[in-house]
Amino acid sequence: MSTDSNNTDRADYTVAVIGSGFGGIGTAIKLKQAGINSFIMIERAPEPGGTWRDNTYPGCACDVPANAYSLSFDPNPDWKHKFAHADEIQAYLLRTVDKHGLGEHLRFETEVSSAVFDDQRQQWALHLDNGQQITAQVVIAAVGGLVNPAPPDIEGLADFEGQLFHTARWNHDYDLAGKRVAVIGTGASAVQVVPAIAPSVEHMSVFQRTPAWVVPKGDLVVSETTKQRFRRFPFMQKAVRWFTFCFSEAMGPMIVLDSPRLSGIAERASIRHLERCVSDPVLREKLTPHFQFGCKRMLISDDFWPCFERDNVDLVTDSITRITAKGLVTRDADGNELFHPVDALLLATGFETGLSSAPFPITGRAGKTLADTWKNGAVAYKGMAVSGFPNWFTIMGPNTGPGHTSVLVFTEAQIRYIVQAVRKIASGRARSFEVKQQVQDRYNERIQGRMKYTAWSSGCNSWYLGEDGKNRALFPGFASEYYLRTRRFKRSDYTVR
Ligand code: N01
Repeated sequence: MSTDSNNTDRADYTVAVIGSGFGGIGTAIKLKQAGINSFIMIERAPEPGGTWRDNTYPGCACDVPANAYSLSFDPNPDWKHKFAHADEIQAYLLRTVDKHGLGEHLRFETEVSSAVFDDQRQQWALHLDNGQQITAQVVIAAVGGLVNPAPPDIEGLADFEGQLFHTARWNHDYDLAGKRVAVIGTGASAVQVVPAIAPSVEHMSVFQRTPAWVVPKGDLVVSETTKQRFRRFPFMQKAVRWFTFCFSEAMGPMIVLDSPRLSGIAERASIRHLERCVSDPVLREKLTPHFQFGCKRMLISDDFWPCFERDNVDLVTDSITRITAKGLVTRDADGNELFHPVDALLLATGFETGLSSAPFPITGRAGKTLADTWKNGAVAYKGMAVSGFPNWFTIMGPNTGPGHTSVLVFTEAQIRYIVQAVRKIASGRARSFEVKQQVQDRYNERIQGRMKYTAWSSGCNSWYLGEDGKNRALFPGFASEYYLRTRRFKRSDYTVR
């Protein structure tokens, strides 16, 4: 275990980073660049990558252009597609880990089972699943927001005797070719996996509960000439990234604001896309959403809707009443039941949310637990710091998701902010920072106050909303606003010890 020379006496590390997806890797690079080498990265899987290690389903790709969905401080001129495929992104992350020498900091197949703040020493003790304990002055939880699959709450799911798996836990040993397949869900994962497997399966039934707005993707294979230009003139790739960001910000109000006039523009574009993709009016009607554009996550695909005109693909809109050993049972509006026999049942039903930023017991100052603090919903200052939990920072915490642009704009803003705090601690200018309760409360009152003006509050059901109907997932504004609000770590917002 290493310790920075100007670090305080007792902690094993200045920083413990939990997780090694985009957030953890980006944080580690920036810590190194700031001269902070006393850090450990704890990763429960055998490999870094987070989302892009776990999601390997056929067709998996990012629906944000690759030039914007990559680290600004580690551009990749070699993206093969405008929208990078999951394996390309994972390869990029593995290369980034090597390039920045993060391997020596990474401890794989190690899970944090609990974290306790030591008031006296102003440092954290992390208990690991292998029985060890490490201490760190600062903990940066980069555990991701959409990690653990959420199976649907449908009677009989456990009784199914065929192949059953979630998109985020794809079973590559099972060959879907020639099989009767059911897919539950029509969200961002489903729109990618359904067209990818449709040509090989014998038959596929896609069970749709709520039709979603889909817009054209316009993917491209990046030419060798473009890659060479990006290599020779990196400013060109920066310019493309900047343009992509500005474009998404300009589109933001159409997606984020509760303005039927603005969302109507996007809705009409999506309907035109539907008309181009599907010729059958009955099918089109079943696929037409009836909520305001932007309320649920916008989907981006050219090949999802056309899939339903294939002979071997059915769209099922009747609700699933139960699952049996051999298939699914649906009931139509007249109460008639229909049995759908299948060999494989694929769950594209999304992820657990809520306390996902705190996936193990976390005890802060004076015995306060994060589970208790967040029992009515996760709340943090700028999504990163929680009162009662000094020196605990979260990447992609509450209200830091975007509805319209690359999540990495938010991730990088958080990294920059948190590293400022870590530098002060590593240099001995402070032992700990704890955000003041009133600062955190004021911030969140403003955030929640603005939610009523967003499309997310316009009346649909989505994973953005908690059980109490509050949106603690997304940031109700421009990404540039978040970026500017987090550019400076203000000591006065914190109790400094
Ligand atoms: O999950 P989802 P996802 N019976 O929650 C349906 C990110 N992501 O894995 O709409 C029947 O969006 C549910 O129906 P309904 C992205 O942030 C990013 O697709 O609730 N259906 C819905 O259709 C995204 O938002 C990329 O009525 C049931 C679907 O399952 C997040 O991950 C790619 C059901 C779940 O959709 C999650 O996306 C993929 C039930 N009991 C994902 N329960 C990028 O490209 C659920 N459903 C960056």
